Amino acid sequence: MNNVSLHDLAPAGSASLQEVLRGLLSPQKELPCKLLYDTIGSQLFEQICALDEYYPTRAELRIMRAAAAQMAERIGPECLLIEYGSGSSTKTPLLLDQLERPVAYMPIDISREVLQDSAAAIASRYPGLEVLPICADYTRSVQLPTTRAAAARRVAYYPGSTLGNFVPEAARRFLKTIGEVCGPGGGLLIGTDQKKDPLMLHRAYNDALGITADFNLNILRRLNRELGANFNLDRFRHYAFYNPVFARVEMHLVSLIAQVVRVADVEIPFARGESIWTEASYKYNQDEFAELVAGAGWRVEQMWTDDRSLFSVEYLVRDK
Ligand code: AVI
Repeated sequence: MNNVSLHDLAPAGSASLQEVLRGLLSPQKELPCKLLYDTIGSQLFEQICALDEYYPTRAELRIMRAAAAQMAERIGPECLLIEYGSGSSTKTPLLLDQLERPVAYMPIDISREVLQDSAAAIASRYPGLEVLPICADYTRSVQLPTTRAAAARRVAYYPGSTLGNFVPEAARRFLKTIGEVCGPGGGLLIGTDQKKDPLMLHRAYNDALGITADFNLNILRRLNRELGANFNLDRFRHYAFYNPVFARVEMHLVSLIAQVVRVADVEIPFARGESIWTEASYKYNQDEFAELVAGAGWRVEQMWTDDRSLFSVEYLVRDK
């Protein structure tokens, strides 16, 4: 396997007790969705992406296959490509194949093993490309390593509609952070899930094989392992629905009975039917998205969509 050295900026890689307790002691119990992505969770997410019901991955891949050459033209030669939440980097080669002499590729992800494997795969596929993987919680400010050659511009790649997992105000803040990293003249290629028939959304987050349910419940398994919690997974059920008022899919874990769960030494009481909110997945139409990014200093330069307008990929620029 090709050896790429990892820039390790992730604290200990485990769930923070303080953050978890704060969430579980709130009136609406909640857990940060980044906790869904331990090694098992990342593998389950890959399985979700292959499901018939989970349309975003295929729609985005179709867009990338059809328009990557145009995207590369927008980006221009000799860019530094920074991928946020790169995971298994499946869509990246579609872009790298078209880019003109990219200077370096920096995938950033919290899931160390997945990052290492995917960075090694990219490095062996593109032997002339400098690959600098960074293991970090990318929502915090990340100090980028220096590249061997200077880049003409910094371009961030954020596929998969992961921005939708932030509430709009946090999404705006994160877009600003990316803007600071890329600097004036920088670019951002980003995937966005469009508003659509709620039934289609419902199926996408309630698949028949129960992989999404397992992905959601795995967060409790993680708390048991990493924080000595004693959640009984048979006493919670995956519950996901589209909330049209906020245009978001909400994923919850509902307690099937009244029970008390221990996390470290703290007792957390659950009423029957009470839920832990584990993820929000916001959907945007084009105007709403343009307004969101404008609030963070970005301008939509070009937008590509699939033939059913399920998903879109936007190229955003920060004017000098
Ligand atoms: C990573 N993110 C964009 C996915 C989504 O659709 O919000 C995570 C996911 N949750 C359930 N299924 C997929």
